Amino acid sequence: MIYVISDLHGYPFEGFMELLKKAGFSDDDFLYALGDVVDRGKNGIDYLLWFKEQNNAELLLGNHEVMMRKCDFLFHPDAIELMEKLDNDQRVNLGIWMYNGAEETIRGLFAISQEKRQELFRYLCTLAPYRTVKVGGREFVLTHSGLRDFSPQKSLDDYSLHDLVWNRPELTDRYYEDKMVVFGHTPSWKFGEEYEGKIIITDTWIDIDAGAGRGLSPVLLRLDDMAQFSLG
Ligand SMILES: [Mn+2]
Repeated sequence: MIYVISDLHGYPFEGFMELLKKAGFSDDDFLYALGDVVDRGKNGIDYLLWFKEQNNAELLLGNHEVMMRKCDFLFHPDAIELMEKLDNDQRVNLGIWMYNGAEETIRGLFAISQEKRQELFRYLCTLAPYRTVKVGGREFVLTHSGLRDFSPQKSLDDYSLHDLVWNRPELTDRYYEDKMVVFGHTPSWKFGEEYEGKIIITDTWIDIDAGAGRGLSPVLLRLDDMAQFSLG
């Protein structure tokens, strides 16, 4: 069976493990995380290290992973010395990432070995910005933030990375007639208090960011039967 989750944002890693267990997630299943495992919470690096090693789970790119890999100097063996002579672009990239809650991730990055840090950078460079998946005859498009400047005729490769990871959808947005777009990025509480802690399912898209970045339980969604799993 195929599961999706998004925007874990450093959510306590044991909680994530508990959630998989609760859903009965096994080696025969597959999990897609739709980006933003890092930042805000403390456990971002744990997620990257975990996803990197899984054969039946894939992390897609979120805007936070994009901001992270733009700070390539942080992964360099001499990162500490390099920090003192950043050029303007590097300083801007680090500033943007810090502004978006990178502190705990950077702390975690310097708590692992130099080799692991470099492995993580190479791993970040392999992440895909979208996937399509067929589940029980239904087609799903998975991206971090939905699709900016959507047109049903447009191929997914024609969207810029920015369109796929920084889009802010409106509740009234509509996508394809024949496939569902699943994304995170915009926590459901931003659409109104009544959605807090819940995922939002419309007839053309599903927002699965239930607000783990704010400490709310993430929601794990099984696409085969639309079963939802959360903690507590
Ligand atoms: Mn995001």
